[in-house]
Amino acid sequence: MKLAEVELRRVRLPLMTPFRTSFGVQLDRDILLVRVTTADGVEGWGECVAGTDPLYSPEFTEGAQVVIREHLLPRLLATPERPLAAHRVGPALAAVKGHPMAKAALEAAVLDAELRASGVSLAGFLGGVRGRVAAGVSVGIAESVPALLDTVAGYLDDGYRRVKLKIEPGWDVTPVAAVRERFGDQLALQVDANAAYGLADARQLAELDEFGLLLIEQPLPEDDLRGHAVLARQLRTPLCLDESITSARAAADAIALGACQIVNVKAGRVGGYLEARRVHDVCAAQGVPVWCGGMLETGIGRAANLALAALPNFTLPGDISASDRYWRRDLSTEPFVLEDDGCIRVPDGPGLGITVDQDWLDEVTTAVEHHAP
Ligand code: SMG
Ligand code: MG
Repeated sequence: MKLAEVELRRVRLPLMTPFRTSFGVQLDRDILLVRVTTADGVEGWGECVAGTDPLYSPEFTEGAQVVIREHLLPRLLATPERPLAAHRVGPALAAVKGHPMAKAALEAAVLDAELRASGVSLAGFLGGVRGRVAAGVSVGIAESVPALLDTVAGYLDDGYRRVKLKIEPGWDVTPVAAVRERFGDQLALQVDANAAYGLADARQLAELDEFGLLLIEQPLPEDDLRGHAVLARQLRTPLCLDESITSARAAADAIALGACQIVNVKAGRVGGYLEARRVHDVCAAQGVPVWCGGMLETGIGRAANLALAALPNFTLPGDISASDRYWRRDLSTEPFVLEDDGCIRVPDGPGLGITVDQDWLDEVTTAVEHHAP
């Protein structure tokens, strides 16, 4: 595959409702999209999941754009291996330390173009085994418990199969207890702290044990694997890691240390869908279930996440919700919808299997730049 052009495009999309986590409130997304066009005129798309500010991880949208422009693209466009193949992208960029979200967006765009050119779906390429994926929903920290219960009730009416509550010190046992009491023991329920606790909070977190949660996600800081291992021994609820799992090796280490019993897989966090598949494989080999995390993606990123979630060891519902949980109008021409049983269809067309809504994209674009080899 020969690249003819790479487009970096910034898009601003307001969220349907503000999303509050332990690290901040998000009202909209400032998204960096990568579009590659091959010499044969085939397009490929990648969505960078970095946030506006470096609060979830060190990456942020503006920084990712600079890194791609100044450091990644020059390396990619100079690779001696021609034609360029998606599996060469990671190695070509490996000399640049960090910036997994920027790297992932670039690799995703090349992979999409490659698969579209060969008529293979991303799910088929990755080794997906299911055509539909159970949808979960991530619910932000609310103003009050009644407001939270209303929000959860709305999502359960929509048909979501699993609910994740964002928690932080001061917003944990009370909201979890209220959701359990109102919606019953059958509700598949889990929580995510985004690293807001310390090991000294072990007793507080252990109070969550009585609510039969599927898991507690990333209670401690990203680099505290030992702390998670110590905490895991004090809890009955399984621990799941998100921010800490930055590669397949990190996943293997975390499992070996007993720092988690479940893994959240996000391609952006680990540098791309190929590394995400390796995370899946490492976990599968260790009998550790995984699920697909979300970064408030548009239909472009979500199409890829659905393909990833089709792999066999994605046995828990992911943070993959329908388009209308995030956007008034998504960037794909066909919105992702919940089917009657709370599942979302995995696209089966070539590459991402979606069509980008160019009119809408142009309307919400704030900046565009083009690069050629
Ligand atoms: O995409 O539905 C989604 C959001 C899922 O909660 C979600 N993601 O830590 O797992 C996480 C958060 C990170 C993004 S918060 C802006
Ligand atoms: Mg998380």
